Amino acid sequence: MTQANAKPVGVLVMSYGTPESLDKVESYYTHIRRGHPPTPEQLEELTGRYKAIVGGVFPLRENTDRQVAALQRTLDGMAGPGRYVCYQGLKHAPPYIEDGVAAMAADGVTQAVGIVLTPQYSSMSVGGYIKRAQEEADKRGIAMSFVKQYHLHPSLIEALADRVSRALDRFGDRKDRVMVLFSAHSLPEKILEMKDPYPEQLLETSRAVASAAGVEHWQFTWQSAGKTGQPWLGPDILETLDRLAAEDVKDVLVAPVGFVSDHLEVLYDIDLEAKKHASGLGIRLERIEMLNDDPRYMAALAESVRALGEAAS
Ligand code: FEC
Repeated sequence: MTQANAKPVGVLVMSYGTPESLDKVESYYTHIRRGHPPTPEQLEELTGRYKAIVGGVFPLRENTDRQVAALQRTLDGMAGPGRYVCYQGLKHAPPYIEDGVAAMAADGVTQAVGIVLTPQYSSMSVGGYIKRAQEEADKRGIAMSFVKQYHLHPSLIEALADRVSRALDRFGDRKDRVMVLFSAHSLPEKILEMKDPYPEQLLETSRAVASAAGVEHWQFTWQSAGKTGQPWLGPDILETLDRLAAEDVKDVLVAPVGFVSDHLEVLYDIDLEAKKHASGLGIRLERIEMLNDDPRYMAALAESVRALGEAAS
């Protein structure tokens, strides 16, 4: 089939979302909490974290815009201009996932692929994005398929391994003693009963990156657990640092492989909170650069989209 005459395939690029400005933090937080507004103390605490991060108040918004534009360029380069058209759909902020699907429908898209910018699947994260997109697509008569995970895509592993190698060089002749800590957002422990693939996929990504970068000393740890009454997956990065200090580890490199962008959970939870904790324990803590719009990450996304897009058309 020649692709020149084929109808464009819509690509719904889904990401977490961030408030548009400080006065939108409350509505954003309320959305995350499924309609339950935060207490004034919870709101103040979260607003304080946004004010504290370096690199702009809400870097995630600009980064997501850049990632979507870079994916569009990559798809144009691979499949020819106009074959795929990207739309943005966010989980907790406008344009919401439903808005992205509505925009595709308004443009006459009848066939689409959905992809979430985070590479590992969990029913509580990626599964939730897909459910909302699928429901809206069904209402609007769009045939949609979804990339569920791409956590072992060779280009993704290469991009991450390259970042780990470059960051290790910052430790100079102490490089071989560095403990590499792969990390990701914790989730409530109940996902284990559901046999959710998230923990295993994160370990698979970590193992592949460690192997590609020739790293021998590495561990996986969780971060950014919610402050709810229920237990979350651990150990948390701060506990891991305590244990490493007790084992006399002095150099740590954090590789947050469950995240793909500079945002609050990296710029605050790792760069400010974990770094300060490590410093109090006499540990030097560095972090790898985030993927943002890295061309190899974009290639992993584009190839995953095309594998479904070409099969469907
Ligand atoms: O920079 C930004 O503005 C947004 C950064 C951000 C990212 C992110 C990614 C993930 N989250 C995941 C799960 C949960 C669960 C809850 C939860 C709560 C929050 C809160 C903020 C927040 N998350 Fe997030 N997350 C980001 C930000 N997240 C802010 C609310 C305050 C707090 O707890 O810190 C708990 C919800 C509840 O109360 O029921 C669960 C997962 C990811 C990674 C996958 C993805 O990107 O979708 C999983 C980025």
